Amino acid sequence: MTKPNLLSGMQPSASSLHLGNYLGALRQWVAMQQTHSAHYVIVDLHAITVAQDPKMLAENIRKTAAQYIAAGLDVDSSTLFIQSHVPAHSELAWILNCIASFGETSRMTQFKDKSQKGGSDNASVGLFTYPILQAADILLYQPKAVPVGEDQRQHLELTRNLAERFNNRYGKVFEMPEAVILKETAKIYDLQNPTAKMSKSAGEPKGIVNLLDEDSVISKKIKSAVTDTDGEIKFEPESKPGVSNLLGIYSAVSDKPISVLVESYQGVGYGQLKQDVADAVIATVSPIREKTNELMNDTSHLDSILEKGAAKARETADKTLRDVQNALGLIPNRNN
Ligand code: ATP
Ligand code: LTN
Repeated sequence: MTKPNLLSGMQPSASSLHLGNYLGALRQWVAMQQTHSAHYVIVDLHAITVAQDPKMLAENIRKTAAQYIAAGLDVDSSTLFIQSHVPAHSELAWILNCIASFGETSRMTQFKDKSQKGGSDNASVGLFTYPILQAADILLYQPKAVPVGEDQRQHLELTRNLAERFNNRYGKVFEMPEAVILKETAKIYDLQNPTAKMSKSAGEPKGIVNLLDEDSVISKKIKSAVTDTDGEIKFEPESKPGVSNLLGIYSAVSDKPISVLVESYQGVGYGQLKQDVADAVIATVSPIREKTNELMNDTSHLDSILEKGAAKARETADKTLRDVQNALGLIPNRNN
């Protein structure tokens, strides 16, 4: 039996992925590669929707790939590649730009949040059409499953709407993708601002646990996490966001249910909880850091993995693009 397709991706928008990226997405990717024909992409063209330093970007693209592999992605059974190595992503994005309405694209909350930062008049047009490029990333691979964190739900809904509109107008070309969002780890919060999501490009470094942070740095960040003053260890995200976030992280990295943790921490102080969370996070994260550093010592090996991945990805992507061109009445170029 053939395995259903899967696609997901992350932006190389920082020098390290963080615990939210890992628990919200990457860990699912590792589990789902067994049961799916999985495509994992480093979305460099999404990262340049905000200005990036060129030297840092090149380094961050490779580091993101290295972290995918270090976290457990199998480069033989999964397809790992860089978005800009597969030109069909940009080509389908243009076509979908012509299918998407200005109104529906304007409703994307991530654009509203991100464009506010530098004043919305200064936001790039690429930042506005970002979700449409994301729809192209997804639809090219005909995936059933798209494992992501909660913040991507709206982009997945847009992707489905565009696919449906295209299929209705021009005949069925696209499969309907489903977002796979794990409830428990769908949204990991910033340690300093526990009502905001942990994010690569927002927030201060103290609130973000990076996969590539040294053990001592992780420990310090978790010990200085913002909590509250009532001193009781309870899971109440509304009234106790800081403690609840720590419990959510602890549960995810220890595989112990939150209720069991809460029970076992009755009468214990926040200091002990933080110490234990830090130890459990370090046990999960430090092997990923070490393996990433090893992989970064041989970038030509890493580049050859990514080139092989792109060649494989192009086969699938180019076929979908040709079907799209045919359906639209464009004349596919037989030299491609
Ligand atoms: P940026 O701040 O540059 O937008 P990001 O930290 O939000 O970056 P992305 O590359 O946009 O990270 O996201 C990669 C994946 O990680 C997506 O599936 C996203 O939903 C998931 N993700 C990001 N942050 C979190 C979080 N705090 N909790 C759970 N999942 C998350
Ligand atoms: N917008 C996503 C990154 C992304 C993505 C994708 C995720 C770009 N293309 C395709 C899943 C599938 C984000 O996490 N910010």
